[in-house]
This record gives sequence, C-alpha cells and structure tokens, in this order.
Amino acid sequence: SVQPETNQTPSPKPLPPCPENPPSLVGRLLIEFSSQMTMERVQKENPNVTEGGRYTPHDCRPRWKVAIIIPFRHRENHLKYWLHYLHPILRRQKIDYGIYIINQLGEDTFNRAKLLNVGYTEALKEAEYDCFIFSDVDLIPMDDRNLYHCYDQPRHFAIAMDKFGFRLPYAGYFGGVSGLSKKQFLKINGFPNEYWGWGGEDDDIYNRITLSGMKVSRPDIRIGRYRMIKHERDKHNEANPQRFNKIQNTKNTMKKDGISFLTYRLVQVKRHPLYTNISVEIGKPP
Ligand code: UD2
Ligand code: MN
Repeated sequence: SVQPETNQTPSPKPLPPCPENPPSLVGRLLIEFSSQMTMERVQKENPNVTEGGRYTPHDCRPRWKVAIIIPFRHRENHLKYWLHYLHPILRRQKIDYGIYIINQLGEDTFNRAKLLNVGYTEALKEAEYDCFIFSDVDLIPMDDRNLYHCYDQPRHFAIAMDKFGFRLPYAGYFGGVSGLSKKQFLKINGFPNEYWGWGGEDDDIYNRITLSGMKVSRPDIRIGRYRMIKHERDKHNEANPQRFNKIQNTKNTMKKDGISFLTYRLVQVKRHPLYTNISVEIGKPP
C-alpha cells in the first residue's frame, strides 16, 4: 500500500554552507604544556570525532575537505597535547577533516618532507581531500581564528612563534605549519624527497612556490601565533650540512624530485579513535 504523503519522513533540508567566520570561534587561547595529558582524557573530550580522527560538521556544509598531515617519530607525548588542543579548535572552525600521523619506521635519518609527500598520497587513498595542511606535532595555534583550510595561494600558518619572539624569522620562512590545495601541491610537484635530517626542506618548498608563479599567503601577525612544545633536537635528525647548497638548486631539482617520483614501503595503516597512524619505511640517505 502507499503511505499517505503526510506520514512520510520529511526529506532533510539542504545544509547551508559553513560561515566564513564561524560564530563558534573564541579567538585567543591559553596554551600550556605543564598539566599531565593522557590519551584517555583526550578521547573523552572528543566523543564526536570518528574512527581514524575524522570529523565533519553537522549544521552546515563545509567548504573544504582537509587532510592534516603530521610527520612523526617518537613524539607520543607531543601528539597527546596536539590532539587535545587541535580537535576542539578544528571543530569550532567547522572544517571537514582527518588527522594522519606519518610515522617513519626504523632509526635511519629522519626525512620530514618525504613523510609529508607520503601523507599526501596515503590521505588521498582514504578520502577525496582537496586541501592538505602539514603540521609539526609540537605546534599549537594560540588563536582559533587562524583557520585550517586552504586559500587562493599556498598558506603559511605558523608565522608568529613563541620561539622566534612571535615574529617571522625571515621573509621566506615557510616552516612549522603550511597548507596547499591539491592543485597547488601538484603545481609544485609536491615536496622534495631528498632532504635528510634537519633543515632546508621548508625553504625548498618556499622556492617551489615562488618558482611556480605563486606567492605565499599569511594570516594577520596577531592571529598567526603559535606555541612550540620545548624540546631538544631528536636523535637521527641532525642538521643537514647539504641544505645550504640544495636550496640554491630548487629550480633544477624540483622537476624530478617530488611527488612524481615518490617511493616508499607502506607497512601499516591503523585507525585510532583520534587519528590514523600510517607507518612507513622511506629508506635512508644515499
Ligand atoms: C623547524 C620547523 C619545521 C622544520 C624543521 C627543519 C619550526 C617551528 N618548525 O622545526 O617545520 O622545517 O625546523 O626540518 O620552526 N619529528 C619527529 N621525530 C623526530 C624528528 C622530527 O616526529 O625524531 C617531526 C615532528 O613533527 C617535529 C618536526 O618533525 O615537530 C620538525 O622537527 P623538530 O621539531 O625537531 O624541528 P624544529 O623544531 O627545529
Ligand atoms: Mn619542533
């Protein structure tokens, strides 16, 4: 039999687009790392984050689908603080997002930029992301008006860090937290794979952007403020002595060295309640 019209469940109203400046934002935040943090606590604080660290707003249609990529090895304690602070911020920002921790297996030299390329590739296997935000695990924004989505130009978010006296250390600085749309990322052939150890890879990425005819966009200096959890230089991430030479050659190297020739071995994808852990072998310096 046919149900009378009036008894049918009403079809859901199409959601309005999420506001550019969500009213849920609170502005300046108090960020500290002295209280003890546990993963259990952070999970309790974030019951609406779904498996693998995914979230989407339910009261509006988000403008971007954002994969947040974090290069990682042996920083479990920092990760707890990052999740504790960032999940609520991102929720207030009304962003559709997923969190991807790219864990370098073994004890060979760390390679931040290559891990970020791996993150881009693996996140796209999970969902149709159109925006990629690359963040150090130890960096927490001090203002939720610093919106974690993509912009007309590649974005540098972490412009005023406590460790640099809340100033940009130099005009071409692109370290810490940055974001590119899928189109912008492909236009620069992704990030370099050949920077082993600490330093230079962020400057190479900055060069790729300007050499590709784009320019970096940044938030207001009063809003792009960050705290970095204090730490020593990790083992197996010594400063790369080749970095000064390499950043002079981006123009020649970027065509071959990038997302177009990325090789690695995927070992495990594990969906935790608040993030997806992707463990990979990425090789070692030649
Ligand atoms: C600066 C930049 C960073 C990058 C780096 C040079 C800031 C705040 N950040 O960071 O973006 O350009 O210089 O490579 O200025 N990591 C691990 N385990 C390790 C080593 C590194 O998880 O053993 C990850 C982690 O996400 C960390 C990031 O790599 O936050 C950058 O390494 P760092 O924090 O040691 O370097 P730092 O603070 O000088
Ligand atoms: Mn750091």
